Amino acid sequence: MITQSPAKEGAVAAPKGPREVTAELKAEREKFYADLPKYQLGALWNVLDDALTPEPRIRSVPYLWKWSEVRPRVMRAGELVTAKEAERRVLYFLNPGLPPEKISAVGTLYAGIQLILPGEIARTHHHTPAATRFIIEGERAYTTVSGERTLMKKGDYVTTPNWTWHDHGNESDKPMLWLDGLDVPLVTELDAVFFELFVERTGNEVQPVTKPMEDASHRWAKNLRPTYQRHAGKFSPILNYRWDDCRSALQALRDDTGSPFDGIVLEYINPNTGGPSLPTMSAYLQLIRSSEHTKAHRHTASTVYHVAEGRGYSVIGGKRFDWAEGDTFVVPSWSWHEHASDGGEAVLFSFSDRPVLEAFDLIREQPLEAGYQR
Ligand code: 1HN
Repeated sequence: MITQSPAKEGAVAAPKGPREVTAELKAEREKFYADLPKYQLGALWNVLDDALTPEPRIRSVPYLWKWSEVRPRVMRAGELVTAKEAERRVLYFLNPGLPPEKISAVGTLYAGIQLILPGEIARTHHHTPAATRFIIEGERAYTTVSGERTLMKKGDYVTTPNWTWHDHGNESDKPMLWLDGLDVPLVTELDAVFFELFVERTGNEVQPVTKPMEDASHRWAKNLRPTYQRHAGKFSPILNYRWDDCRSALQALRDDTGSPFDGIVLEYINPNTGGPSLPTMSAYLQLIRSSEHTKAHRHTASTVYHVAEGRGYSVIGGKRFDWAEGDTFVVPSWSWHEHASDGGEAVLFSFSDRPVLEAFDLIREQPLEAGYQR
């Protein structure tokens, strides 16, 4: 029997003092809980500990994909499936800590390796997830974004903002491979995925090229702006951040102290805001100098790293991952990480969901007091 029985239905008085949980009350509660799902209701006090954890409970784990294992499989995919059949021929990275239906390399970030063979095209489409591309191999294949075509070279960083029409093609005689990075898991979680083929809208498989080559670079990437024009998008107007420019900027700053956690690190910025190149993802190029070993820290941004040059290792969550050119590895949110070169110097490309965490005041960072893990 519940002792404080309500005087009438709907008016319940708070019990005075601690209440005794009798076997009878327990049974009443069980009955009550068992009935709630029928009404699509849940009792918060039974799940609160799971919902509000003292620190993030992260399912993504640190992981490294070796280029020597990935490349042959991507090339094999090129023998088995055409770019036309696949729409986009990509092998994507699956974080081993996540269920396979989550197409996530880490946290909110998708990553994969795309292959375009000589003579192939990947027809025009657009979608609300945004894309970053870092060119790994090949030369002179193109991407067209919003009517502007850019010929891509190894080391270039190319952006494809949310809902911009884009397609790729390879008119060279060599395969073209690049790292795709998208915010697909984030946009999916936000229930905001839209996708459309250009052919459905216009009857044409491929969008027309309407702008001159390097138009965006001349217009927005030279510390100048046409006074009669403003760039309206929330993303960087620069389509292709060239490897030679970015690599030589790193080189020029090599004698700086740099960041204790990242060495010499440069962000690819939106020249209109000084902020990230895309509103949901920031991208970086960093130099780990010869014999440099950065200090460990952690932050709530998740990061995908790609080794652009050299070799070395990172200690992530207490575990050592040795890397070499072409490898891709991930650092989940709130995981301690530090980087070291191995003999010579190394260059890492990376992209992260930091802008999202910054926008909502969710970014936290912490240095490891001991400096290094282990
Ligand atoms: C996409 O549209 C591309 O356009 C690459 O090259 C990878 C992964 C998920 C969803 C869309 C591309 C993608 C993608």
